[in-house]
Amino acid sequence: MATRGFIGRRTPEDHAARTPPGQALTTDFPVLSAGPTPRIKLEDWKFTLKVGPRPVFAWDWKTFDALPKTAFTRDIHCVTTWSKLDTKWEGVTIDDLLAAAGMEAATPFVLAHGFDGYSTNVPTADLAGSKAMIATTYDGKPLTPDHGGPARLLVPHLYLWKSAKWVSGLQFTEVDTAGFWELRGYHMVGDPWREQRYHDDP
Ligand SMILES: Nc1nc2c(c(=O)[nH]1)N[C@H]1C(S)=C(S)[C@@H](COP(=O)(O)O)O[C@H]1N2
Ligand SMILES: [Mo]
Repeated sequence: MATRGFIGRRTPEDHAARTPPGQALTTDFPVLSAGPTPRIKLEDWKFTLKVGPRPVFAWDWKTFDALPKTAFTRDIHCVTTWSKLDTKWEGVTIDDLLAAAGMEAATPFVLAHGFDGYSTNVPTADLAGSKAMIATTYDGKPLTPDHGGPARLLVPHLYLWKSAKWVSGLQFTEVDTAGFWELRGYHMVGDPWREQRYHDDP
């Protein structure tokens, strides 16, 4: 029985066990964006942490890229019903980011912002404990613009709309504040295992 678990990782049963309700596995990597892909030059890139309206810390690309990086291999799940197993990323965990800023999570909620004007809310608890990162590579290569490069938020255990591409900053908010899709009826948390797709889902 000792080898079963190892072999089991590649069986159809294992794939089924890793596929949340209402999802189907895909091996390609679809691109989903609400608008055109912004092209952000590294010299213009800036990432800002805010508490409410107040900027508290910012990095340019050079200082951000010098932060400690962590590798993630994670399954991802899009609310449009595709899931993709074992995706490989590298980036700065939110824990390491806050440590570098010398701050602790300031409020229970975060609103993530993108250079394209996109926003999405995430409970602060879902960003802590090495569960989320600002990703800068995918599959060993710099993140391509269509998937959010130079850097995107990655919260792999929530539906992928929470993973803001072209991320420009994180804003701590006292009140859970709906972002782009949440204002259009999507869930405030978005846990795929609980099938939290739309606002009124449990
Ligand atoms: N800034 C920004 N981030 C975004 C989006 C967007 O339109 N703008 N789309 C979201 C949605 S709905 C999904 S499903 C994922 C898709 O990520 P992908 O294009 O890398 O598959 O990005 C999310 N992050
Ligand atoms: Mo999406």
